[in-house]
Amino acid sequence: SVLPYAPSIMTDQVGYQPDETKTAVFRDVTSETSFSVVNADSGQVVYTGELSAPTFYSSADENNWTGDFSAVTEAGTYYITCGGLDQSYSFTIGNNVYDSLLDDSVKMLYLQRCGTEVKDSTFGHVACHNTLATVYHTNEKIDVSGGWHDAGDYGRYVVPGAKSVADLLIAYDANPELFSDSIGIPESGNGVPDVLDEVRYELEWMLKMQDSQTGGVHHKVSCENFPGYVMPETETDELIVTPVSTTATADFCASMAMAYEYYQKVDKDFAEKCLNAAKNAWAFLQKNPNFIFSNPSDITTGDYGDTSDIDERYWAAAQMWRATGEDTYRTALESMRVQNGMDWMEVGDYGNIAILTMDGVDTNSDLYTRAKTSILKEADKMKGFSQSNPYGVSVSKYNWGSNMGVATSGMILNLAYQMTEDSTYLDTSRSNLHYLLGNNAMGECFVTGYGTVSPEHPHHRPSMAKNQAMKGMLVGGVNSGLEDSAAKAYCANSPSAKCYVDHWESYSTNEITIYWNSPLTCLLAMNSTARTP
Ligand code: 9MR
Ligand code: ZN
Repeated sequence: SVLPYAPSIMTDQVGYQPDETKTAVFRDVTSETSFSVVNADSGQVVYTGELSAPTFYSSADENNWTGDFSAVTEAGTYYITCGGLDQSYSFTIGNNVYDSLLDDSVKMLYLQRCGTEVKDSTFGHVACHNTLATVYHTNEKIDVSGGWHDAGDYGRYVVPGAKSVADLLIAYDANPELFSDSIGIPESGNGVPDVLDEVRYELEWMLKMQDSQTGGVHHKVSCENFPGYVMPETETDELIVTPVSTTATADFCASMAMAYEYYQKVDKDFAEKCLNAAKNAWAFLQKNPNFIFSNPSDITTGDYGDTSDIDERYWAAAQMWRATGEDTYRTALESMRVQNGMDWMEVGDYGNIAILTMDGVDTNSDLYTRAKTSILKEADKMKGFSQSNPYGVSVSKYNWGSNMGVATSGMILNLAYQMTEDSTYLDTSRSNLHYLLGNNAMGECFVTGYGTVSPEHPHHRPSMAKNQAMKGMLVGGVNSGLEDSAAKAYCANSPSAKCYVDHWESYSTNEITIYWNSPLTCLLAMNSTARTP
């Protein structure tokens, strides 16, 4: 069946760290008032707790009870029972529960590499998309090989690429020791954490997307249309580079400024190259007002269009200020209103994070306080959303890629915790993670290859071509917009929180992208304790 089982007891299917708040959600309860946590190896009941009073969760059209089992802290594998209900799927409690998931969430990006041979027993392939690309409506051919395939398709787009880079560098910064040099990419063992090697692969491609004359950055490269469900090297149509946009240029500027900072210790020349590219992009932005992209009519691949580039410019100014300390950028930043957002369209909070986590920043400055106020206001809103449903997820509306919003909310909440030490923010950051890993109305772990029930038919061309889901990918998740034929067919009568279908054709609920994986990596990094041997 394409529909998942419908468990009556939902938990994070991967697991919990010992000392955190742990909550299971129940439905279909008849007369029970208590639940038990059972050690899966010994069969012993290790904890019995009381169910909460039921609440009606209208978005899922169900009555829910919750059960707190935070008291269970001993490492082990467990499941939960409640009267005659089917037991929950099993899950682990332990210090290292997320380590392999973290590694695979990064390894997936290696498997998305374009323009190079990829080595893998299932998803390996020869170099793809290596021909010169035509600059749209010109005779000019340029080399823009490299980077990661964006998603289930093989387009490469600067805007979402910059977001992924940012999430991953923030992830590394949040918990450097967690990132190993042995996840199994060609650069493993070179003395540099693999996440930095992997991000560099994308950055090197982004550098090729910058116009050397003007400093402007091309919005994207793809063929005219999406290919069939084939492996990447089979897509051999002409590659087209679309015109420069100011959203791509500003996002590029910001991520190159970040790269300058993070690659100083790894490769100083590369770091300098990134800063120069960022400066050239900035110069282009100063000369060119809002220069908004939308697909030319003959190109039907991903659009990543936008109506405003103010938030992108805000992020660029913040990263440039942080990278150089120069007043030009500070002045530019001060002249803009605070911006928000952490998706591909709205990126202002990346600017706020740059300011708030900047070394030696004056915490009494106006720039700092307004960024902090803004982040805390958002965190409070997200906490409010999470309190309005039993799953503790910070969603008010389920749209395309809702799981990305869940992950980035978790990031904002974690940041709020770091600034305030208010543990309710930390709990909510983690409840968003637990939603992604199984504690949701679908009873589904939304990362392929993890948990008991996870997507087996993601809209992802390599997985479709090999008839096997690549591991470590976060799918878009619940989307009540019903924006593809499978979602329309399977979810027409579903309440909003259950509009998800594990079907190859459901690109609006079951696709994967690099920029949905990257905030998952970051959320895991922010919420994990150090690796223990
Ligand atoms: O993630 C994008 C989502 O926010 C939009 O609503 C949707 C429709 O425009 O497009 C999504 O991005 C897709 C991109 O255009 C092409 N590659 C696959 C992306 C994920 O579905
Ligand atoms: Zn490719």
